[in-house]
Amino acid sequence: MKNLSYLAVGLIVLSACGSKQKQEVAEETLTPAQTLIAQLNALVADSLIAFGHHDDLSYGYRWEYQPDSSDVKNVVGDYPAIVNWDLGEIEWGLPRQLDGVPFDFIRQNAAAHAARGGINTFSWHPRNPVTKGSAWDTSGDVLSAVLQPGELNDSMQIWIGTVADFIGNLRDAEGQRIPVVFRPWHEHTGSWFWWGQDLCTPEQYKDLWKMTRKVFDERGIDNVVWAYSPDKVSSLEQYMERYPGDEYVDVFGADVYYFPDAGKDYFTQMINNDLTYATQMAKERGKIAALTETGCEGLPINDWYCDVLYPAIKDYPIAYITVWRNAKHDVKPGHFYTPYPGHPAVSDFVEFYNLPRTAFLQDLPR
Ligand code: BMA
Repeated sequence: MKNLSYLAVGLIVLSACGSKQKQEVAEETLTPAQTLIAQLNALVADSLIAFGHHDDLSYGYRWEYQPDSSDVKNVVGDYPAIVNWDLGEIEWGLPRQLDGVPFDFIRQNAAAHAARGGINTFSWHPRNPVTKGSAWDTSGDVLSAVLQPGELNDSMQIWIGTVADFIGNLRDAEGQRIPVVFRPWHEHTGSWFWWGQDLCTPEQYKDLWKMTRKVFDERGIDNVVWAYSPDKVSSLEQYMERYPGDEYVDVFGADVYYFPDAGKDYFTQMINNDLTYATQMAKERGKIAALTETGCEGLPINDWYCDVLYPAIKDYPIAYITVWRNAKHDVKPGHFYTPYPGHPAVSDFVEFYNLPRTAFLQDLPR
């Protein structure tokens, strides 16, 4: 039985020095973000690792936009605990995000997932504000341009405001804000996004975070748990080099993918590096650690989940892992990260689902 009462853990965390009376007050005044933080802490306390999948409810290997469908559910019988959504191009005023998912669909289905007891996380791949190219266009010395007063600084704040408004307006049936994890400016220890390591200084990167938080905070958005997620690193110094500060971050994350050419030992070593630092920092600073993005594209290794991923993560106190999307086979062939019905990795994924420590939707705290 994996279920537990996360609010009880939340109370202990939030009121270590309080009287019983103060503890009761604490429960009533939790913000949506604090409620989610308590839930994530409870997962770690109970040695559970929640499983997440990007765009799980939007489309899968053979379908798209079918109510309540999910490649994960179609294989194991339960939804993932976590659904990640990406807001790329919301800043452009478009009705659909960069992979075609309508923002209205995201709003409705994030609420539906929360109503079922699930957790929503968000990433954002905004366009390059200087060149108007994609997030992967690294030209234009963007950080210098957007951080100094002027037109680009104004428009960057408007872009961030668009995201803040969308997230702040995610509501349940009672009109209450739905808590989410937001993971901006991710994989910054690589240099494939315009905010990457070789494209800006540590101070500029931190200032971008601070600007982002300021825009959210000025709007009084209280439903965001903030995740900092470097890609692969080789030292704690590198992991923390661009950390904006404890007041800006709730989750120490890590984005580490498996690449067949590099192999299992390399993946395991890279996971060891990132998760050692993430869990160490989380413990020292009273925060949460997570493997915020991972995966093996196309699952050429049928037992990747149980033989490669799980052994690499099992010794780390992390609240969750998220794998990337299952693109529809005729839209982006071979670009999937969980098996779909009929794929040879199904039995391994079912075994992964059945592990006592993996938490899918029905295993989450109620
Ligand atoms: C990448 C791929 C792309 C996609 C992008 C943003 O990893 O999945 O096809 O456009 O993420 O979601």
